[in-house]
Amino acid sequence: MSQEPLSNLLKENRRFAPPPELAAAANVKADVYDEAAADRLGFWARQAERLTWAKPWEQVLDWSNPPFAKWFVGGELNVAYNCVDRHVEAGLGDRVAYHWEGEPEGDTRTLTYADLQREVNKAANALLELGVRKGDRVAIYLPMIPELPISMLACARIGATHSVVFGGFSADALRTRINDAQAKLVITADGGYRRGKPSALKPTVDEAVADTPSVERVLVVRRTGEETAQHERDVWWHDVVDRQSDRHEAQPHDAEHPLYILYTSGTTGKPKGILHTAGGYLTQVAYTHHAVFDLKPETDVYWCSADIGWVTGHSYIVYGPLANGATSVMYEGTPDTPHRGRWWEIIAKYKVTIFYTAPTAIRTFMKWGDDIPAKYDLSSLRVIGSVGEPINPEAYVWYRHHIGADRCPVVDTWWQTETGAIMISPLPGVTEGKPGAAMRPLPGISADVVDDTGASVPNGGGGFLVLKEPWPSMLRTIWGDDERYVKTYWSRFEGMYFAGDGAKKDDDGDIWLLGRVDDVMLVSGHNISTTEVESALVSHPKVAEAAVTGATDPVTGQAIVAFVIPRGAAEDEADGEEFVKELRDHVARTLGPIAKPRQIMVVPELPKTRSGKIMRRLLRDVAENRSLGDVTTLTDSSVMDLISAKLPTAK
Ligand code: 6R9
Repeated sequence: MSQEPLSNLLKENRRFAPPPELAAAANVKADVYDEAAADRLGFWARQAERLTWAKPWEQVLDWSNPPFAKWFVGGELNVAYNCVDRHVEAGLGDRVAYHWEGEPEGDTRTLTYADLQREVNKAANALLELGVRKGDRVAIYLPMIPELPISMLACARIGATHSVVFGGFSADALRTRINDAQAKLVITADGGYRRGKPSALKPTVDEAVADTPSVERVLVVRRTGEETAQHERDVWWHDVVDRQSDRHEAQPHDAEHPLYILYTSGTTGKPKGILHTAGGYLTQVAYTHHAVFDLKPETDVYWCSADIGWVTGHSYIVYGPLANGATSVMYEGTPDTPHRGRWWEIIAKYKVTIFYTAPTAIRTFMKWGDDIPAKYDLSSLRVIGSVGEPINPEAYVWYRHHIGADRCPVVDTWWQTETGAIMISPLPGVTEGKPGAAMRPLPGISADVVDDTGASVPNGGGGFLVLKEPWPSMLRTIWGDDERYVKTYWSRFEGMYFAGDGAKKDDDGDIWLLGRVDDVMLVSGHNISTTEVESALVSHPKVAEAAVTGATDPVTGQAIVAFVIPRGAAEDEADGEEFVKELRDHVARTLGPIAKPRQIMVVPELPKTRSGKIMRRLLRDVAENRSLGDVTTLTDSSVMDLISAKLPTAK
């Protein structure tokens, strides 16, 4: 079998240096890499000083019982105090914490840090009145409204552990997560707005809690005003929270106190409750938000378009930005409501300077057409980021040009729910960016690419991404299942964290992510990454999005099957055989004949999770003409019908 990554065939020579003024004034300069390498724990200890500790730690890291880490041992702090109160005490109470933009136009709310302090205190007092105590779990199932970060911070304040569940998840998914965490309280809303309409949430909660013995109360925010069933356990937010005192004395909690559980679905097995704890997590999200986005809290307006139900929202809408005293935008709805320029309108309206989104969104905007962002004034932007999937070089270049005006550095940030914070990323004032590369581990992080045996691959080689040293915001375990924690992450390679992603090092030693290793295809003995074939397809001017999967093939073992969405103007001609041939030839030219897809299907949509990741597993089911596996985490399960209808082979 060939060990040589096909990737070497894909040459990407474009380079983008940081703008000189940004580099000169950057929060983090090139010397930090050496500084952190010389004394890693000392480096993280200095980053922890960004926070206000009620009691100093005695030891930076206790790694005496690997892979169970303790950071900032003996230290005590209150996460909500760090995110809110201390800014008010520093005289910044009037600074805006959130410019909240509801989906219905004109429905906005501004929360200063002083407002946020009052709201969090009231919510904390309400949780106490409802019987929630330190150590209890609270499930939060809310749309993107201010009560969502307020609820998270109220939990953090009193030491309750929150478990936020995506507003798009089903009653089944919600029930499983509530039961796994044994949540005492559920916080929800009657509904939220999506695609111009109220979308109910409360009926899903009612269905879920019919079978969750641990739940004592359901706290309900009135958002849409639509009628909902009332049960004895239900209480309205406006009845209970509004009448509380807006004062609450925050108590310090241990650095290792459980801050939150967030479930990741994975492809198989029951969802894993990823556990994050207070001190190390807040240290790394605050540092990375400062370093990767070059945040200047006095002048920047920052917007991360993720949903808070995803880890990106936890770390980079709530905890990182608030710990740094940032001013953020928070948007409730979808990018095309009421029109496809909504996001750019929001950037122009609030003069957003730092924008953080996902490749799936970028590719969608490419498909909708360049003329849409061109209508808006995006000149306030200075740093733009990407997260969630490998960003294809073409999407990177489009993003840099059409959104970043060829001026803004693009930071492609690799990390996971499990890592808690960004791990591999360019630094906007330091790194000469390469389209498609996440580049280097951040200061204080040791990541590497290893082969089958765990040996580090030389530059130019490919293999598995691993993390070789513990990091402050690492998951501490899988909730209630230490054994699964060890087995899933720490058993593939001795003494290393296995991320589950394929990666390569280029000739400069920079890291390129190649997608989940489960998705790697084996064609005639060659390992071929889905990401590279997808990037080759997207580099064709008529392709907006592509997803690739390996289907069993009698001759080659696996064969490449591609699903493509044509770009704007190309849609009409896209059905013809000619188009498909053109694309197959294009892939053969860019990557080599071995990577030429056996089949290319032109489809209107791709199946994605709510966090925007393509579900290749489902496409494999289609390509192999099997009935579909679990579709419950799909944004829109009718997409699979649309795709199946297009296929000659699938029923
Ligand atoms: C933050 C988040 C984690 C998986 C991860 C990888 C993929 C995320 C990426 C990326 C390439 C990037 N991923 N960022 N792949 N380049 N910049 O997405 O967390 O939902 O847990 O997903 O996402 O495959 O392993 P999570």
